[in-house]
Amino acid sequence: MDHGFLNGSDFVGITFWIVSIAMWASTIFFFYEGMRVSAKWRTSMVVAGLITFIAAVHYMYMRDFWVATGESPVVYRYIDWVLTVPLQMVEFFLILVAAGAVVSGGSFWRLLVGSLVMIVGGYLGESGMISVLFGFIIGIIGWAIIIWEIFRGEASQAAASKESVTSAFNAMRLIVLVGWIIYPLGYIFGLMMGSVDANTLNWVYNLADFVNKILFGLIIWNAAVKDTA
Ligand SMILES: *C/C=C(C)/C=C/C=C(C)/C=C/C1=C(C)CCCC1(C)C
Repeated sequence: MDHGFLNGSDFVGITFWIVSIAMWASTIFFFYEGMRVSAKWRTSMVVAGLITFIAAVHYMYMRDFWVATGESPVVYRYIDWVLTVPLQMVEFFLILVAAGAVVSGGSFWRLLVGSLVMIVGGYLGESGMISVLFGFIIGIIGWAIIIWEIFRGEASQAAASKESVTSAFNAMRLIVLVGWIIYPLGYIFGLMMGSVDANTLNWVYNLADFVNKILFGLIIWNAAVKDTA
């Protein structure tokens, strides 16, 4: 810890390095591929690249913070989430528009507001500005708004009506339902119960971010390439 560089036995630190480089590489890939797909898919591809770009920058800081202190870089994670998670939810709307589905602005706003409520609620609880339990409840309400919209609401109906986007939409919403469970579980076991240490919490979050940001973008890329061909 005294030298401020990565220690070969610091497994969690190594996962921070791997994910930060993976985020940069994905960013270049998404931006480059965005120039190859048809014009209507470009916004979705640019946003996929912005998500991994924002994450890459934060991962550089998180990794340094971890290597130097051995503590959870909580505030950097939340700053990352408050930017990247709303952008990810807007992607549901953008791919529907790219596929030519009929979807109203209301759907866009429910996805955006739901994700902001979720992250802000979690942060207020985690930083002690409100009780941990109250923050959790607000966060769950935000998540529920998103899940409703993509499984039952207008966005889900629009996706079902456009074959070119249905399978991508369904894979992405599975990430939101299943891949995202890691985060509230981290909140419950790490913060509310204190039964998970910083090591476990951080490597699990790092793995989750890898799947939930990079795989999420790859699904969009796959839909864009198929639809272009
Ligand atoms: C790339 C980063 C992602 C996909 C982060 C996602 C974060 C969440 C799904 C957080 C969810 C939370 C709740 C559902 C309850 C309250 C606490 C949170 C903020 C951890």
